[in-house]
Amino acid sequence: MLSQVRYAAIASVFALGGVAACTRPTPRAHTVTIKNFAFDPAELTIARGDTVVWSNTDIVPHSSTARNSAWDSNAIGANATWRDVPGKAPGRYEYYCVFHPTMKGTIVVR
Ligand SMILES: [Cu+2]
Repeated sequence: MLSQVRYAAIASVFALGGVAACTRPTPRAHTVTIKNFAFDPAELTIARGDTVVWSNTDIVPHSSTARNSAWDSNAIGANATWRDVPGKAPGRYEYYCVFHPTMKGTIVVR
């Protein structure tokens, strides 16, 4: 009986340790608003695995296209959204709009 209690106590310690060892920040969702032909915020820092939602509030289509081809939304229509998990590896990702190349943004993945 005592050995069973002891076993249960040890098992629960291992279980807690296992949870702690596997704990990672819960992935978050961030929004980049496309408004007046600009990305807002122009630079966004995220953690690996986070989702970014580009929300186009303009009346013309835009895109979110990474310069290194990490992602490409193609056309995001007026009042439409597009989401991706751009943070596959840490780094600094520059992106732009293929329809209006002066529109530029940056995603920094930590
Ligand atoms: Cu655009």
